[in-house]
Amino acid sequence: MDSMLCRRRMNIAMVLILTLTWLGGICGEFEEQLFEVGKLKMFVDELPDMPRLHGFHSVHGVLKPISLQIGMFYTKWKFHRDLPPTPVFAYGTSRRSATVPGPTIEAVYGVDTYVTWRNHLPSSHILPLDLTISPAAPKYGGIPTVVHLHGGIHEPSSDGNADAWFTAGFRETGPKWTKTTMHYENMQQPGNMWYHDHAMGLTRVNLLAGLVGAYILRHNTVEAPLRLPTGNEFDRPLVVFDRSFRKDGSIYMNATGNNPSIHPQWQPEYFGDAIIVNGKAWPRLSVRRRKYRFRIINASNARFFRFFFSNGLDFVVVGSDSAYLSKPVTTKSVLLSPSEIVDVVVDFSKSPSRTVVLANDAPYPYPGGDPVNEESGKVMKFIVSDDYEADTWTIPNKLINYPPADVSNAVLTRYISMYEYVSDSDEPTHLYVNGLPYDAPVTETPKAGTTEVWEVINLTEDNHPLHIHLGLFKVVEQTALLAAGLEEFTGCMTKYNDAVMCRISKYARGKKTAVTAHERGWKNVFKMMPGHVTRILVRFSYIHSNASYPFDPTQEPGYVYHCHILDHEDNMMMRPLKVIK
Ligand SMILES: *[C@@H]1O[C@H](CO)[C@@H](O)[C@H](O)[C@H]1NC(C)=O
Ligand SMILES: *[C@@H]1O[C@H](CO)[C@@H](O)[C@H](O)[C@H]1NC(C)=O
Ligand SMILES: *[C@@H]1O[C@H](CO)[C@@H](O)[C@H](O)[C@H]1NC(C)=O
Ligand SMILES: CC(=O)N[C@H]1CO[C@H](CO)[C@@H](O)[C@@H]1O
Ligand SMILES: [Cu+2]
Repeated sequence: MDSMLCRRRMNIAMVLILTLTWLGGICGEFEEQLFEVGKLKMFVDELPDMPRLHGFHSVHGVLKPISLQIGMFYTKWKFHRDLPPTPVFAYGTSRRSATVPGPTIEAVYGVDTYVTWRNHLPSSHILPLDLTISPAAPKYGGIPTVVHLHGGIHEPSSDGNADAWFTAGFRETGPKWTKTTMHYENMQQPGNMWYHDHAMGLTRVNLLAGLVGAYILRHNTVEAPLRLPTGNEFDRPLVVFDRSFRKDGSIYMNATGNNPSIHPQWQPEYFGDAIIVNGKAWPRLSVRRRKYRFRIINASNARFFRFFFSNGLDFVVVGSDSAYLSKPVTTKSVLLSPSEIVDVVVDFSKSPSRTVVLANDAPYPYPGGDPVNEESGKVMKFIVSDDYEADTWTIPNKLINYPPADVSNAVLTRYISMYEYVSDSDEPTHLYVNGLPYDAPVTETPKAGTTEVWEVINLTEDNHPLHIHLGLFKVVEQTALLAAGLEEFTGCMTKYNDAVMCRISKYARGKKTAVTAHERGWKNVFKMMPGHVTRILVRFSYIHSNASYPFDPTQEPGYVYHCHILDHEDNMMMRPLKVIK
């Protein structure tokens, strides 16, 4: 049975909600048609630089916004020289120019970006769906999409709320949809963001299909004096994710859930065998003997990466997520959870060898899972020129110092707990934050302009990257829950979800794990260690000034916070966040 047929049958099956046993049987044969990625030759494709789209133009020397039109198209993409073209969903200004990842959007401080995101997708998905996790369900068919600018500080109606989805031609829109053109103010600190789909219950499949792209916000006045590597050759986003393929080149996602009688398709974590950078599996880049800046975005659904260079070359970390650090941190390895961003300078003039492999040794799931193999342990290769040359870029001693913030600034403390629920066979069925599904009434209502302490209690066995929309946060400390009494505490929490009543202070007294130096700046995603309480300081205002937001953050539909393992987010590890006056 060929893949299209299997998939088509599967969609029909989903619609009819036929039993999974039957589905498993039908597609089982087909699952064996996996492409063995070990057969792909590594480092043969050149690393692409995605098309750059500027959200502004110069009128008599003054920068003015241009309204961008970016479509989502069904097209084919070559992930590797020797892999057949893969059907994908891709962002671009036209079907022909659409890429995976999508174009890099360039924005400048103080100049608004306007984007009309247009859905040109066909009526059925290229990946299996699961109707039991309540995905956005248009009455008239089509694929619901909505774009979130991750790390952006902007109005709620432009935040890409999961229920603000729309189908092709805006034929049908979700309950929280309000308008066609998104408005990003760009009044925040300079740094790295990324845009991606955020439709209810479909985020993992829409991203897997290719709907991701980088967004860079520059602020020349504060960045130029740093003299970091600049220009498209030396300053490049690297969008990293993992995918598996079938022999026909199509993206493989297991169509059988881990608890098929409960969720026909949903699995707690997607892992692919091939590591893709800027749309190519294990690409290569020829570099000059000088400094380069790489803005590395982890766009995996669930894979963590711990990057290091095969020849011991250093990373000089200058920023994490969407903000600069106060000073550079030199390190041999960086651990990125899904959707985290690390901004690094690599000085190839110090390379002791002609070629260097960017490698990964994070187990998956992280931290307790399987070790990486020959394939997932490699990311890309750099071929370093023999010629030494003068380098005009620097690594300054100081970067950008934002005013300090500490726990004494916080107006209140909230406890946020993460739960995973399992079936009789001990397989995860769904995950909740605070024991509540997404559609339960809002419980987190921070006041605009304030700072809060969030004590995040991870009561599961996995590391969950927590992402907060609008707010930026600093990680204060990570404290292990004492093993003695943990069962009692977990039992109490599962029943009442009340950390104070369950006497968190009695249990949160274990070993403290230091926050790594390059993760002490402002972040928008952080890894919540299992069995730990992570204290974060969340700021609901800009980090570089006390100015109030230039939009009304209290509008509908509000914001959200969630786990950024997309498979968890889709199965309810997300909660509303409503800012109040
Ligand atoms: C797909 O998932 C099912 C259920 O977890 C599992 O039994 C099966 O082996 C998986 N198939 C592949 C090819 O990994
Ligand atoms: C990317 O993010 C995923 C999901 O959060 C995580 O599992 C993976 O380790 C991260 N990879 C890298 C390279 O940071
Ligand atoms: C905001 O105001 C407080 C108190 O006046 C000051 O300490 C802090 O540095 C200011 N923060 C910023 C980001 O300017
Ligand atoms: C890996 C790990 O430490 N997991 C722990 C996470 O937290 C729960 C509840 O606190 C423990 O039961 C797990 O052992
Ligand atoms: Cu999670």
